[in-house]
This record gives sequence, structure tokens and C-alpha cells, in this order.
Amino acid sequence: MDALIVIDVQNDFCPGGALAVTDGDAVVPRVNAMLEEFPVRVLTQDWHPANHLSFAENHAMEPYGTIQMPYGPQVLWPAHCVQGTNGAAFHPGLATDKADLILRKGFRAAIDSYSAFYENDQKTSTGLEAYLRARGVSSVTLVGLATDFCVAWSALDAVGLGFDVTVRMDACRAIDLNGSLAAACEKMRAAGVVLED
Ligand code: VGL
Ligand code: ZN
Repeated sequence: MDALIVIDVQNDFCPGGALAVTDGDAVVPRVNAMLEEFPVRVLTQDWHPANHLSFAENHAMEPYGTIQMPYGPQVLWPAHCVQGTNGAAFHPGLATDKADLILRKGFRAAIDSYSAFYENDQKTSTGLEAYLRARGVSSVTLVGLATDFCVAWSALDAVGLGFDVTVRMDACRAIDLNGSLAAACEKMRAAGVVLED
């Protein structure tokens, strides 16, 4: 069984949003078309409390620097996807009715969660693996925002868990912070993720 996992197609990652990804909204029609084709369909939603540790303002620092957290380095972001705000809502054009499951992540103040499978400590499970196994899923296709953070981390976790993993690059857009897109693609390829256009 093949699952489509749509990562974080939310207002704050689209043009005009708090952590806008260039051309982020361009993925919406492609993702909508793909939502028609898969038997198992999951949307993820980045969903942070206002006091989240990944927000630069909560450290009185500028965005895009890196700090050390107990679980490793953490990039500081502009405040984004705050629970219940319009920025955290899905892009209004996304065909959310097609989703079987909406999985929220990043809701613990003291730990970020880029991946749909594990939080950034690489230990705390989101529950998605068990859900997919229970539905008989063995392969996953990933799309959404952003290619070099939440999509890549999800893809790497998924291969590590033994799923066959494809990332459809034409239905993703990247933040590309200091070469992070090239680095993420290299890592994904090396791990056995199929990058498809
Ligand atoms: C993301 C940075 C912070 C993403 C989420 O969806 O790629 N990036 N939170
Ligand atoms: Zn986030």
C-alpha cells in the first residue's frame, strides 16, 4: 500500500507568511492532483505553542542563527505556525477534504519536530509509523514544504524505518538556508530516497 504524505502546506510557509518559502503555493495544484491518486493520504501540520523554543524571539535573538539544544543544534526561526492562528492553517486551496489523517507536530514547547515520524531528538515518536503500518503501508511518497527541512527529515526517517521512499521534487519547494537544499538532496540520495521530478 502506497501513502502520500503532504508536509506542512500551510499559510506561514506560503508567500506572505511568517516563514515564507519562495513559490511555496505553487505546490498546491500538484499536491491536489496527487491526493486523487493515493489510497492512503496524510497531511502534516506544523503546530507550535507561542513559547516554542525554535522561535528566535523567545531567545531575544535574530532568526536563522543556530543554538545548541539538549538534543543537538537547532535553527532559530521567525515565529510561525502558532497554534490556532491563520498562519498555521492549511493553504486555502489545499484539498484537505481528501485527507485520511491530519498529523500535528511541533506542539511541545521544548522540542522541535521537522520530521513527520520523530521529533528532533530522533527518539520521540509522532505515532505516524504505527498508523501507516496499521494501514498496511510499505511505501510513501512525500511532497510539500519545505524540501530541505521537514520533507527531507521525514524522508530520511521513513527510509530508516524501512519504507520505500520517493520525494516528488516538483511538488516541493525549499527554504535553502546556506546550501541546505543541496545538502538535503545529497543526504536523501545517499540514504536511498528516490528524488523524482
Ligand atoms: C519547517 C522550519 C521550521 C518545515 C517547519 O515545514 O520545513 N521548517 N518549521
Ligand atoms: Zn516549525
